[in-house]
Amino acid sequence: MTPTTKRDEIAEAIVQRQRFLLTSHARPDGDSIGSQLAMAFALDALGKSVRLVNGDPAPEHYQEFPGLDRIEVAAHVEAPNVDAVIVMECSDLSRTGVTGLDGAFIINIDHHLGNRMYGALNWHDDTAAACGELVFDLIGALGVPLTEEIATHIYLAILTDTGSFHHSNITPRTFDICRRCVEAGVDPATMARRVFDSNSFGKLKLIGALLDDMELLDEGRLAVLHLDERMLTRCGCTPNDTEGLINLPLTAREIQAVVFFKIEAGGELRVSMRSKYEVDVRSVATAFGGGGHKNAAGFTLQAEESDVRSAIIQRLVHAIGKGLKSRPDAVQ
Ligand SMILES: [Mn+2]
Repeated sequence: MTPTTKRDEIAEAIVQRQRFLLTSHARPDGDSIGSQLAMAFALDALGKSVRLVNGDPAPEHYQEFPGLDRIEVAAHVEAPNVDAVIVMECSDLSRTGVTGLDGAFIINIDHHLGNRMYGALNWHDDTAAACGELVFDLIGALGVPLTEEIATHIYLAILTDTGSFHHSNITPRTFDICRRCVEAGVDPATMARRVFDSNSFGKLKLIGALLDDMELLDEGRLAVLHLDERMLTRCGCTPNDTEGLINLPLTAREIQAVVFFKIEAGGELRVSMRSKYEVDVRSVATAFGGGGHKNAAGFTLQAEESDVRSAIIQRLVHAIGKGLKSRPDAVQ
């Protein structure tokens, strides 16, 4: 068969090779974990050898999902000695947080805008709601049956990357894939409980502290969250407990965008942003060297929050004004 699409080309490259290393982005989320493990189980089914390496451990509440114990956490891989490295969810190779992979035959599968096409084979589709949608397609092209394990990880990828079906990236294809996953044995209620109702008491305290500290700007349309080491310690939390907290302010009707300032362990400033409808926070992220999607984006700076804060907020207020102009019914 002559491959006609990027997906088919990648499927063929996989069939021809035997040893694989799979990786995804640093600070993995549900889509990176789900895409990676769905792919790993599919490669197992094809009799391939599979090694999984991530720069950071998965958040605690993903640990019970099948195959999580197979993921090695390492910042460097010395001579990977594989036939291909499949990188999922990364707009450039450095996003993996893993060094030593650049010499390998790289297959790049991603849905983030602005992918740098760094692979020997690149499949980039920014219309996919999750990288898991692409992995689902690829697994189908490889002729691997959708087992419950694979379906669980595909569903996890979609459930989390759509913000539990909140975001504007959802298409009929998203529900088609979810339907197939449910038919394969996934229970949506159990998945939602495992992913979203898994807070520790410490995390609940942290939510309280963060929201208590939240600032509202731009007539209540922009929420500013700030997290430092002191708050984490006081609530008995780790940085992993902060996953998903950025979305909380968006549950208030008036709030159109959120910016979350976090001081990372290395002292860098991590700036994450979320928004509703047409408010484009990716444009703000790219102005500071970052990336992401229209409604979810971020960047990291070697800077003090006080030095960059007003420049970031100014751009966000501009993005909110622009977004509301094209979607004036958004605040209802
Ligand atoms: Mn994703």
